[in-house]
Amino acid sequence: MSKALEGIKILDFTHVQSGPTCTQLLAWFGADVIKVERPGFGDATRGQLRDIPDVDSLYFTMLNHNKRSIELNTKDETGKEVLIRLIKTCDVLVENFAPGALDRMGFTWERIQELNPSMILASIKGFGPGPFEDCKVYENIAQCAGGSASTTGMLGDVPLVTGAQIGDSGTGLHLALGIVTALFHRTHSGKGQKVTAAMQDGVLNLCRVKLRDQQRLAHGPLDEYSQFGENIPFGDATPRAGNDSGGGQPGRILKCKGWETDPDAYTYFITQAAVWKNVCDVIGKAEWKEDPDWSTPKARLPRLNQMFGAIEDWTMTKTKFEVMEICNPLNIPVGPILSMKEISEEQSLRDTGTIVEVDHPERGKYLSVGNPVKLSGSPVEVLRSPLLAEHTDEILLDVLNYSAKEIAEIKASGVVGEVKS
Ligand code: CAO
Repeated sequence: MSKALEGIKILDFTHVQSGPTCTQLLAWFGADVIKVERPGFGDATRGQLRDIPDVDSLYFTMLNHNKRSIELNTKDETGKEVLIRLIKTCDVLVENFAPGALDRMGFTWERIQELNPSMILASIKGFGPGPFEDCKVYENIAQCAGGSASTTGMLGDVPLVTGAQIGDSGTGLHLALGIVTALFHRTHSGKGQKVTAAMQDGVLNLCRVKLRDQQRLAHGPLDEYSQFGENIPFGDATPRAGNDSGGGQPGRILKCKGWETDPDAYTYFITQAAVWKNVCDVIGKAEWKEDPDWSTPKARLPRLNQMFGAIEDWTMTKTKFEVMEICNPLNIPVGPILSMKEISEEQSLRDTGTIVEVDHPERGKYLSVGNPVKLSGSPVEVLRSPLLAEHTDEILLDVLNYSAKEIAEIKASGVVGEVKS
């Protein structure tokens, strides 16, 4: 079986998290991803949040699988010559530098097009054109500016950021889709194009339903939000909804057996209208099935606290897994709150390659998240991240076709730094 993106060469100028998630996906789909790093230093995440001294951090290793690394000082004239050859050789340049950094290096979009008209330039920035376009942005800033934080958290409490990296990894995913779309377009246009994904836009795209609710507010209260039943008036912006379900089927996080000592002994429980009678039977409230105060979704909306209180009285007598076992055969949508510990030990996730164990020459074995997107004809083998400059020689020789003499000159100029064996 061949890899879906086999033959595609990516000049990977990304760093930290947003860009690397994108190029890692492309590498898993089979592209040859050449990571260009600053000599002696590399991607800043190599040294961040280290758990083992002098060894590439998990932050780096978990975001840079299946890539090759070349050290290159792209601000030096000889380094620029090598970069020009990389641009002429590769299909896609991906970068997530601070706004203007690539231009300052001398590689504007116009210059890149001159060098290689079929090249796709893919960029992540914090913001699109507008008042904030020059700002540097990290994950939580994007979550705040993209509408996620203002709509996350408990009503009356501070805005909350979420642990899911929707600003970084979410935007990396968006960019990857833009890149493969541009690659497809190139098959019939023959031309490259510029692909941009702003983190604010990526977060907002994931918060689409909250903009839906913003507009619904003009027509009255949002009756599926718990505050409706609590008679708390709505303001003029989509409020924080706690753990309410985002859709029209009310849901909540409820305590399960052991919640007093286990911080993750909870279940999510959705009172889907279609299975309401099953819910009543399970929680011992058979009388609610025909009671007009309870029998229709509309009748239940002002009573969500009472309803979930009764359901929780039942879930607290079961473990979160027992809740699953009992409710699933009855088609009641529930889900256990799984800790990272439980997820890392889950055999079925290992069987599908979603959790993988990777061996690294300096750190030994570690767990990572494999490719969450499965292609039946293009299986993924997760390979460890490269050491800094590990592939400098082979990239200069095999990818860029420099002669041995030229390579010696490039090395003598100091732009590629020391190559580790
Ligand atoms: N050789 C020589 N110089 C290099 C180089 C190389 N191989 N690679 C990078 N550089 C230079 C850049 O050209 C830049 O120089 P100038 O400032 O002189 O133009 C410098 O290194 C620093 O790059 P940067 O500004 O991108 O990095 P930073 O650490 O200051 O900022 C970040 C990091 C993430 C805030 C910024 O890159 C950014 O806003 N990126 C866009 C948004 C984004 O992706 N954020 C997600 C980050 S993950 O949470």
